[in-house]
Amino acid sequence: MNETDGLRFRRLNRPQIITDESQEPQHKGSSTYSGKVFRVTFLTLGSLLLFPLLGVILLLESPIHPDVVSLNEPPLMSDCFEPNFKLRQAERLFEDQLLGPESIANVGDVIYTGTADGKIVKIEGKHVHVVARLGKPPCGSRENEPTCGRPLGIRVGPNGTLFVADAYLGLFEVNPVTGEVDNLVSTRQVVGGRRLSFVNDLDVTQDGRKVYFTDSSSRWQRRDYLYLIMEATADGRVLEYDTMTREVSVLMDGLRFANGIELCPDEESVMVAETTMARIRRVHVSGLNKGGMDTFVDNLPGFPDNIRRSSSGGYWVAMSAVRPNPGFSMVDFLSQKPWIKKLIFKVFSQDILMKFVPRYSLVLELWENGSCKRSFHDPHGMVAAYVSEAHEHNGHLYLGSFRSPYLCKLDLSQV
Ligand SMILES: *[C@@H]1O[C@H](CO)[C@@H](O)[C@H](O)[C@H]1NC(C)=O
Ligand SMILES: *[C@@H]1O[C@H](CO)[C@@H](O)[C@H](O)[C@H]1NC(C)=O
Ligand SMILES: [Ca+2]
Repeated sequence: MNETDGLRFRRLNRPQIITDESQEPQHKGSSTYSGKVFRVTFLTLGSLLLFPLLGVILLLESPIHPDVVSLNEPPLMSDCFEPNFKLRQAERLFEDQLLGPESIANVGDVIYTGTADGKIVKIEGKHVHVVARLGKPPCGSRENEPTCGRPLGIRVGPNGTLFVADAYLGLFEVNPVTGEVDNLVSTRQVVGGRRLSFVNDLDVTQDGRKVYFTDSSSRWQRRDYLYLIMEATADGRVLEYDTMTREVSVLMDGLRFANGIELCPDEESVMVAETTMARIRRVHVSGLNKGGMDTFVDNLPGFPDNIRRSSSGGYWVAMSAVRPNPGFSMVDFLSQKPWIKKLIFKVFSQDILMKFVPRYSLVLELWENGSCKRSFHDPHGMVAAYVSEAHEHNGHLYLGSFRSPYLCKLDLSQV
């Protein structure tokens, strides 16, 4: 190869190189310009939206510290749990005259209940009278609920007085005639080293000597019940109050949302709804097995609230949310995913999340041995929403609700 050949060779090759070099910067230049605009916009938007969001998610502490819990696959909604619309045959009573009548008691045909505005009311025929107030007004908001009081469980004692469990104020005996109120157990009292934070339900022995009651949690209050469910906090207790000695003792601890309570007919044991675990526990309170505990019913198709005796010798269990199978249950799905729960509660308030909980009212009648006898459903809670209790009286079920502005009454001869 001589010099000319060499030049020619270079020339021949040069255009390729020049083309490559001249096109690339041109291409790069245009991409840098529009890309810069895009990237700057994207990053600005990103830092405006994403970084604060990440900041919120990463820096803020979640209000809950969920436990990993294992729930069995829910039972199939078939056979005894087969969906129906029987609960929709209920009739609403006193609509907009009562708010959140969670629990119901009766003396003859006179009905008593406690409402979300802190009142104990008496229902006689078509009239609603206020018997007593447990706390102090103002009432009606989340902020004043602890001072207003929130009566939940209600029972009639042997002398015709009412025994009431108030979520914030403790146990009361109320004279329905005079309206006199006696605070039997205050929530200021420390029991077993812990405050009573969420007193929920109670039952009284026939001789009026003992009152058994639940404290759903030591950590959460009633207004934070969604936190309690989603955290699966295991600090619920069953307590005993002795009306003679006025002493309170702990019978059972470590329950995940201890809720409704009901004495067995022989008064040797009490049933306790453990809401978050979708089951009913039992603790023996007298007799040979005193102190013994077991599970009365496991893996219910929903989250049990109050339990009340049925006239057939069994029990009524009310639920306002179910674990549909087939279907999707948020609580079951998230039970093993505490980090998702944490995240959800960092971003959303309880009120917003409540709107995503599907309503489904379910009332089960259990046999004495705990197996299912029959079930009444109201899918979507169209007539009877947020049911908390089924109280049987004179051939009817009176349905309490922790949230609805009415009572429901179901004629058992029609279902
Ligand atoms: C019922 O009344 C009797 C007589 O006044 C009294 O001795 C008893 O302690 C009362 N029982 C309850 C549960 O209040
Ligand atoms: C429970 O009791 C009912 C009615 O007495 C009976 O039909 C059913 O077989 C019992 N179930 C179990 C598991 O023993
Ligand atoms: Ca309850």
